[in-house]
Amino acid sequence: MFGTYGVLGLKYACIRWEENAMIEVYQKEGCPYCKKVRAYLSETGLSWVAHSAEPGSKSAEVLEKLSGSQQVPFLVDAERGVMIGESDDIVEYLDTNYAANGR
Ligand SMILES: N[C@@H](CCC(=O)N[C@@H](CS)C(=O)NCC(=O)O)C(=O)O
Repeated sequence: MFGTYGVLGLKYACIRWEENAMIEVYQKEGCPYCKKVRAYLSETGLSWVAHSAEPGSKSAEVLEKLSGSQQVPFLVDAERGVMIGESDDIVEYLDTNYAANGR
């Protein structure tokens, strides 16, 4: 039932999901502030993408260019041209702008 077509379908769905993502979050696994933002995003119906900004990674390089530092979490809402770098501000921004979306 979940043969080649199913696997390809899932891959396609994942690619579409990433393309549709409006919200990007630069983050690190062990970071409690990132965990708070991830937990909040998981509660919402938003599609979002996490970039792992571990030191030395390409994402850390991009983060540095965008924000001027490597502090995480860092949110990019490309559709609205918004970038935010404090976890409380990120949650407040999402709550204010996207609370109706799946919550
Ligand atoms: N006040 C910030 C604190 C964020 C923070 O301390 N992040 C740490 C990781 S847990 C970090 O990125 N440190 C590296 C740096 O600042 O360059 C927030 O709430 O987002």
